[in-house]
Order: sequence, then structure tokens, then C-alpha cells
Amino acid sequence: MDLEQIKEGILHGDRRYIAKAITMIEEGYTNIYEILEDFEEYSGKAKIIGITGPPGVGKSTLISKLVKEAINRNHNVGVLLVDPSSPISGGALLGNRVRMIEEVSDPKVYARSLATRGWTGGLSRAIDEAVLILEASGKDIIFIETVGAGQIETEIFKKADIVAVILMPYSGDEIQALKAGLMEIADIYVINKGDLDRNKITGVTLRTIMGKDKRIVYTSALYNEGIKELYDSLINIWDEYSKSGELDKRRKLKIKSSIIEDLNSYFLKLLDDFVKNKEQELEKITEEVYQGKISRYKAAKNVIEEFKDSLHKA
Ligand SMILES: Nc1nc2c(ncn2[C@@H]2O[C@H](COP(=O)(O)OP(=O)(O)OP(=O)(O)O)[C@@H](O)[C@H]2O)c(=O)[nH]1
Ligand SMILES: [Mg+2]
Repeated sequence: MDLEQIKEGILHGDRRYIAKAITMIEEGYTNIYEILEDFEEYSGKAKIIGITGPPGVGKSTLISKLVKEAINRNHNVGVLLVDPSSPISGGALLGNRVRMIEEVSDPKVYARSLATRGWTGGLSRAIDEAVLILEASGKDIIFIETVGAGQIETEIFKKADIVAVILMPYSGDEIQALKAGLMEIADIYVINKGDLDRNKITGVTLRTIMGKDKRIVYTSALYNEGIKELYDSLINIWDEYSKSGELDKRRKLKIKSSIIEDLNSYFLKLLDDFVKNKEQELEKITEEVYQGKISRYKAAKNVIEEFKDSLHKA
């Protein structure tokens, strides 16, 4: 497969080529950039919806139902399942998850998990590139699921246009969500597993904690309840943000944070190479610090100066 072929395939929405390109990104084939630069004109074409929340609340099940809804509405839909954990265990787990969404797929749907194997650009960067590829392939709505707890949940704010935080009834998740900083990033709360019949209580709790103006939608992904309403709400919020200028603001923020990420990974790579070549010298400096000949602070400062010099020479 040559690059031109991959590019054409993506532009025709061919899933094989989309898959190939995303795999190249995951595996760090930098020549994929030749294509990505040509795709820049498609950037921002899709509505990007972040779906996040604690493990097991039904994010993937919900997305599989939202995908069906998208198909009914003739929307061209892409799904990315992002796993911040180790590529080995995470990859295997995500394999199952992605299958669930692919089962509902028709040729217009593209779903896959995303994990990076040691590329300096990292997962965050891979999300940007995968989104761009999906946009170039003609997707007009893209769902990004982030799994589990921790930093990546709030990172999704930098990738998505709007964020839906999924919770389930009576699990204490609502409190957990507040702790994890999800409150700041939620544009809408979805209380899933409504069939468990206790979700109203969670809603009341949420209302009490978060005030009246937060949007809350009740769903049962399992029984297909509330899916249309959720889909409508997501589109409505997106339209609203588009009109109010909020979307522009967020997308600019997104560009800025991607540029900063690029800068970071570029310099980290340089620094990494520099340090690798300095192994012996570092041993020597360490010894000097250990023997009290020079302070650790001063030693680090010297190395930094040397690094800066090497940049000038580069
Ligand atoms: N009763 C009930 N179970 C549900 C509902 N939605 C999902 N589930 C079940 O909850 C379990 C977890 O669902 P997933 O969709 O994998 O949840 P998730 O949030 O994507 O999970 P992680 O990706 O592991 O964080 C599965 O056994 C689903 O069948 C629902 O509306 N009602
Ligand atoms: Mg999932």
C-alpha cells in the first residue's frame, strides 16, 4: 500500500485504508504525515463528542446505541475507544469493547480502539491524528470514549467539542465524578442503567450538588431507552455552542494545547537523545554530587546549560 493509495482510500471512506493509516500512527510511522498535511482542510468538519465516566457505567453500550441512532439519521459516524493504560492489557480489553460497536456497524461506521506503542507523540497526539483521518474520510460525528479514572478523563476536554459524563445510579459515582474534576468538563450528564430503577435518586443528588442548570439525561443503554433524547441533546448542545462562539473558543484551545503537546514531545525527544549520549558524564557528575564536591542543583544547572548549547549547535 503506498501513501497515495491510502490517502485516496481514506477520502473515499474505505475502512481498510482508515484502519491502515491509524495503525501507522499508533506504530509511529512518521511518513504518514505527508498525508495528514493534505487533510488539514477537513479539520473541524465533524462534531466530536467525548464520552467519559467511571469504569463499567455503560459507555461502550451507550455508544453502540448512539451509533445505531446515527445510522438512522443518515449520519456518517466514527468511534474511537481510547485506553490510557498499558498497551498490552489495555489492547486486549479494548478488543472486546470495539467488537461490540462493530457488531452494529454498517459500512458507514468506523470504530476502533486506540493505543500507542512507544511513540513519542503519545496517545494524546494519536487521538488528534485519528480524528483528522476520520474527518477526511467523511465522518460527520465522532464519539471518543475514554476509559477508567484519572487524568485522561479531563484530557478528553481538550479533544472533544462537547463532553458527556456517564454515571450510573446509586453507585456513589456522582461524588466520584466531582472528585475527578469531571464536573468542570461535563456539558451533559447521562445517568445510564435506568432499568435499575434507582436513577432518579442519583439525579436528585446531582441536582443538589451541581445546581439546576446542568443538563441531565436518563438512559438505559441495555433497553434502548433515552437514546434518541440523548442524541438530540448532544446535537442541540453542539449547535448552541456553535452559535454562541463557545465552539470556536474550545477549538482554538484544542489547537493551542496540541501545539504545546508537540513542543513538549519534540523537546523531550531531544533531551532524551542528549541524556543517552551523556551516560558517562552523568555518572561522573553523580559521583561528584555524592561526594559533596558540587550541589545537585548546580550539577543539574550545568547539564541544562550544556543541553542548551547543544541546541544552538544543532
Ligand atoms: N442493567 C443495565 N446494564 C447495562 C446498561 N448499559 C450497560 N450495561 C452493562 O454494564 C456493563 C458494562 O458496560 P460497558 O458498556 O462495557 O461499560 P463501559 O462504561 O464502557 O465500561 P469500561 O469501558 O470498562 O469503563 C455491561 O455488562 C453492560 O451490558 C444499562 O442500561 N442497564
Ligand atoms: Mg467501554
